Amino acid sequence: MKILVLNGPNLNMLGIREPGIYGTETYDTLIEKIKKHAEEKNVEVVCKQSNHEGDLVDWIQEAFFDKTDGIVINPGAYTHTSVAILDAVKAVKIPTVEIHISKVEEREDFRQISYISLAAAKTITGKGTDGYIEAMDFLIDGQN
Ligand code: CA2
Repeated sequence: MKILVLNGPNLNMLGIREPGIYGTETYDTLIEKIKKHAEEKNVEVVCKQSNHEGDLVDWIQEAFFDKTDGIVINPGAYTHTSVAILDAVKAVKIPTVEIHISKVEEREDFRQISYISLAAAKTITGKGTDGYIEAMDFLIDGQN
């Protein structure tokens, strides 16, 4: 099984700023944790981060041609604005889990809209970086 983990804008800043909202774990530590979990579960994982919307769209499209089985995505602020990312996820028809480190539903009004939710098989919020592991398990365990 092959899983693609995508992180959007500013998530490379994890652990560097705003620890009160996003915790103290760095992006590199998050990726190590994801890779360790993938090894334990015997799945292939590819992790990518970009501050650019088009990169995320390109990688979602490539996942289709690479025969990726599942996508875990934290689109960052593009969650609340990007029809392009929504359309890409809809187009590839790969089971996709949306994850947010913070509890977005308890934050500002502008964070209450998620375009990608319309195509996501599951949305996980407010569980910190453990949410990425839960998202992987959801894809691995057959989307219960
Ligand atoms: O809670 C999440 O995971 C978010 O997707 C994070 C996005 C935010 O725009 C969404 O509304 C919710 C922002 C990511 C920014 O990450 C930072 C991490 C550390 C320091 C500064 C920004």
